[in-house]
Amino acid sequence: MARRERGIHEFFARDPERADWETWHRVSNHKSRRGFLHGLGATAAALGMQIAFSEYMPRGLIPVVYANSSRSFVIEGKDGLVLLNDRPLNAETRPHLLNDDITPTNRLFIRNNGIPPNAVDSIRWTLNIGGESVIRPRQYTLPELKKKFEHISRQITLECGGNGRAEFDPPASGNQWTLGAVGCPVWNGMRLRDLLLDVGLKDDAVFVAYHGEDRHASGDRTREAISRGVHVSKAMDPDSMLVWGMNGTDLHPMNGHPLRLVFGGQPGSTSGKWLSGLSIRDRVHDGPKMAPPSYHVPCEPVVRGSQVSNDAMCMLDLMPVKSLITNPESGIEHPSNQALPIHGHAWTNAKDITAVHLSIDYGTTWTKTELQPPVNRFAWQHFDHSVRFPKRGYYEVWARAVDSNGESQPMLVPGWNPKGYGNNACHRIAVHVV
Ligand SMILES: Nc1nc2c(c(=O)[nH]1)N[C@H]1C(S)=C(S)[C@@H](COP(=O)(O)O)O[C@H]1N2
Ligand SMILES: [Mo]
Repeated sequence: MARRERGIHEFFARDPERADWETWHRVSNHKSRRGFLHGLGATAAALGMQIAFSEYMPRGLIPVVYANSSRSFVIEGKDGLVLLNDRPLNAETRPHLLNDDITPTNRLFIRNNGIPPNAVDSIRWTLNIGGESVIRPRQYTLPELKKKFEHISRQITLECGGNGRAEFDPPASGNQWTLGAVGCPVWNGMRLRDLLLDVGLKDDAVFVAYHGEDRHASGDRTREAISRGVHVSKAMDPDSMLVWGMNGTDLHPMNGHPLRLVFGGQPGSTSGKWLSGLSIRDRVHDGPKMAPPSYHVPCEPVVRGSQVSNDAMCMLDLMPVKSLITNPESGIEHPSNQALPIHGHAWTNAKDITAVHLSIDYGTTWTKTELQPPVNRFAWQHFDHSVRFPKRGYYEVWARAVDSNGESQPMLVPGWNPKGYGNNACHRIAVHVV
């Protein structure tokens, strides 16, 4: 009862001084004006009750009863994602919904730092190349890019630097990602390298920074929400991509339609969305969310919960080796007389994953799984194993990957850091054998 009262109250607490519900209104009217929620009828059906005062409900508003709960929410083109925050929009995918070897578009997480652009016109979309260290600054339209450069498609794992943050203790501030801020769709586009060779880089080029068409969450139209990027060597890597599609169709509006970057092995924050500009810098870029503590970790390990000064922080560069059990769903009941097929994925910034092991006895013994090679560099790899349980009871299945650098996953949450980045602790699922 208390919960319902609070929910109803907040539902209609539209403070006109706060721009955010209006923001939502704009975002939800993106392009088609259809809104993300499939109409009021569907919203009411999802809530399981009639919506009072529905005539006042802003189009596309996500009912607050969904916020910070594990309930799914409805967003056009996405299915089964869990909402962490609606302003800005952040949503993750539960592990068992990541079971596909190629992540379907409707299952890729969303991590927005600001307000996405609306009314995107992909025919007139332009990309400006500037900065101190470009030889021939210029502009391309998206159709020009598609016409001029060789097309490539790659399956590349995208993972938010803060994936797993929810496990840090004491808690780290920010979106409380559990396990699902990761995915591995097929990206369609071109080599960033080909474009950089076309404009030419001066010898002093150090960094390739991105600019996106999303705006700061404050609603200030002149402020960028985030502007990061990668070092020139990574930008020139033949597997670094400029992307206009995923899984053979347009990017989802929340995943950067019509143009974005994708860098394998790096925190997701380097892969700029709604890409409209690149600055070739003669220094490490200084855009929003480049300075510590954002995307920085202590240069030396620190005691949990300690204060770390900005000058003792180093940029989060590579994402650590990690694995995820995607079948079965954690918490299932399983008959004791049957083997349980386990499926999952593992990924690394290194050349490849060399082994994934499972344990059903809290790490006392480990069994090697059947592991597939990556379809290309930076694609996650799939592992399978049939597990037999010796008797009835509560079990945990733990997974641990090793990569070609010889690096592996810790059993416990790794080095605490103030912003909660890079948690690659072994994934555990619960199985109740009956
Ligand atoms: N323009 C822009 N690019 C962005 C972001 C953003 O908010 N704005 N978020 C970054 C972060 S932190 C991550 S983890 C990835 C998430 O990509 P996705 O939302 O397509 O999953 O996009 C990155 N690129
Ligand atoms: Mo991120």
